[in-house]
Amino acid sequence: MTDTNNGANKKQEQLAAFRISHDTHKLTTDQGITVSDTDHSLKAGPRGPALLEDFHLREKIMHFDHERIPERVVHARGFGAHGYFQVYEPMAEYTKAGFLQDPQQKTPVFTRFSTVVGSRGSADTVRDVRGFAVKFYTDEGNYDLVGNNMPVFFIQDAIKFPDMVHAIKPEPHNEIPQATAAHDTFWDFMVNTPELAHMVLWLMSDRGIPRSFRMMEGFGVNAYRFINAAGRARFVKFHWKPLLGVHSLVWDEAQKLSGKNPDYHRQDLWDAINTGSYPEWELGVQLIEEADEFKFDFDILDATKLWPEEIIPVKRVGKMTLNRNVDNFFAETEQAAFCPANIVPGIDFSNDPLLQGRLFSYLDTQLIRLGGPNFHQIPINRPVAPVHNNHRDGYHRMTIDEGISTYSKNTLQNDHPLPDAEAGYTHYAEPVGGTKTRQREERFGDHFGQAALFWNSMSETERGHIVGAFRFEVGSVKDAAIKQRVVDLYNNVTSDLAAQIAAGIGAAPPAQSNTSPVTASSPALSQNDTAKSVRTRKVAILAENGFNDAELTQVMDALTSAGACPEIVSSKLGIITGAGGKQMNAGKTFLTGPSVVYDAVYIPGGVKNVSALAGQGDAVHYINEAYKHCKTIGATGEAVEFLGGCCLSGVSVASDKNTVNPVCDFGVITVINASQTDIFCNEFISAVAQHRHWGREKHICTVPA
Ligand code: HDD
Repeated sequence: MTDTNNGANKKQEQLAAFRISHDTHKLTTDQGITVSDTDHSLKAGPRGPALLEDFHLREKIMHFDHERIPERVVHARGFGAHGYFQVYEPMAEYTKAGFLQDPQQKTPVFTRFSTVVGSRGSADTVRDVRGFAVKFYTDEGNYDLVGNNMPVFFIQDAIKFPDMVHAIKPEPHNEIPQATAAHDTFWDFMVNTPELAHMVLWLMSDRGIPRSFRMMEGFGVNAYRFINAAGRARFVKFHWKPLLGVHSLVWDEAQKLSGKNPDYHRQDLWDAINTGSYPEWELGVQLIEEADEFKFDFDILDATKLWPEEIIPVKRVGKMTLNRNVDNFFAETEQAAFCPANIVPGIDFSNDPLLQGRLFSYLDTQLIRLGGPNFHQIPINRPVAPVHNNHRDGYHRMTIDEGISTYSKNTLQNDHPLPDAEAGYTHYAEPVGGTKTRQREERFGDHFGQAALFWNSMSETERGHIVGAFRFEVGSVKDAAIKQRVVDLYNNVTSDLAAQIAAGIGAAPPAQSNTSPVTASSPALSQNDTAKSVRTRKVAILAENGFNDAELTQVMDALTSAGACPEIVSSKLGIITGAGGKQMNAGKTFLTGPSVVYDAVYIPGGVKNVSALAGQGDAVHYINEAYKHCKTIGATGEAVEFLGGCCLSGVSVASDKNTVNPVCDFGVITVINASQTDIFCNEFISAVAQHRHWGREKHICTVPA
């Protein structure tokens, strides 16, 4: 048994050796010479000229000039955190991977989430696939599970990846638009490459605009193999299931967030970890016996297909906890180099043609991004397992490798370092054969069946969001023929969807109605029945001077003890005073704490408070915006009447002064009678936990039929 903490700390101890604090030190040059003045260059007289011998000036500017490295060609914008992984029970029956055997062992991990398309400075909440890359620093070497938040991929063969990325990135002539698929080249590529149909449906779904990295599923996407000690292999797909459930923003909110807080997702993760609300995901595996490789009506090696969970159940085998933010973004997150080819004994590849291309690409890209072959020696990339080989030299070699032999076999060092035929990694001895060809397997040919499965599995609300997304994205395309072809392509999935897209983008409805032969649905694909929790939900409390002391305090305390994060938002920053003299700190204003950064809004009573809020357009807009985004809204006492005056369409806000029990309508919770505040708190908290109240959308009518 490994000591519980040691396992998790191994990586931190290694990183600690490289950490350097500058807090209490004198300023020096890179050569360690103490600097006397860093504000004035050395000049011949106060008006110059500047002197070339000023080594501090030259070094300072030289270093600055070279501070940028190429951003990742995809997944450039990302955010990472440290944590650990623990398996629930030994997995020896399926795999000999050491880190999947001992429930006591904590394996250190570094996880980086990302968007795909946008450049490094782009916004977090764009509609995009999210990367979900985990580096396990196992005792047997680094294992990287480089996945996404969607279980399928755009294309089937890695050779199409440069085409796909060129098409979705900003257009080459003017570099417009940034971080979005909503432009001609992407949809042109799409209609010419029907294998994208399934993944694009995922992208248009709510999965494309997650509420938080902490509320996303992760998927390894490609098929891998588990190999046990006896050499028996099974196909495996990996899943990450977030304990907070899978939740999304609404599109209007996501767009506004891109401006109001482009760092929304990274801030959310950073804050959650800093406040001790460590995000957790369970690792799930789907297993298929080698003998069953051809048993399914899809090819299990096709990355545009998922393995339906209802047919191949997900076994939850362990848990990842992220519990430590980085000390330095560049040194850790930016320099992290993931690679699906980093695997450990007990895990192997499949012949998935997308995966095979990836195995080359990730190693290769680091050469340009990190400037040479020694990037594995950068602290964040170093394994905790010892490294001994004959690699030497190259840019920025960090280790001082002793000895005179740098080759194998040798006699001068007793033939060390020595391969180990027993413990060393052995590739699964899969029999292969075939004629060289550029063909694609015939069973990869069905591009629409699983797209229909996905559509069938969506709730009415989710379908509405998908249609709205298509109307935005394809509606942004200038070329009318491409728009029409999108409609015609999706008619292969279902005319229901195709007709609704057409109606919003000025295209003709499909010429012929089509119903997919796939009538099955997979409830696991919908976010409808996901886990729901109030924990870490951000609640804005709108208040001005004269608030009802008891109501505000009681609601705030109840939210805090339920694990939510209430914050007072007011017209000005600083202390506000309640009708009974209670002083509270308004940490945000309507400007600095807009409704889009919160999950819910609460307004306490108090005559003066309510009349001050009612007199401010900003406060009324705040409530209406939160309402439009289907967020829980609560009011107590006099604030109920104010809420009634905000004209929230479709909701009856109780204004009857005799109303005793809380009224709950589409997530709008009100109680006038102060003695019922405790019941209000329960209702409000369970409504916040629901995430959103989609029933409202019928009244807000974002997607006209
Ligand atoms: Fe990739 C980065 C995920 C297909 C080539 N990819 C990258 C990252 C993630 C993924 C999460 C960011 C890692 C990080 O945080 O640093 N990629 C995927 C998934 C795929 C996929 C789930 C399909 C199953 N990728 C894919 C293909 C190719 C690449 C087919 C090339 C043939 N991906 C790359 C890359 C990147 C990368 C160019 C850019 C930066 C990097 O690798 O380190 O090599």
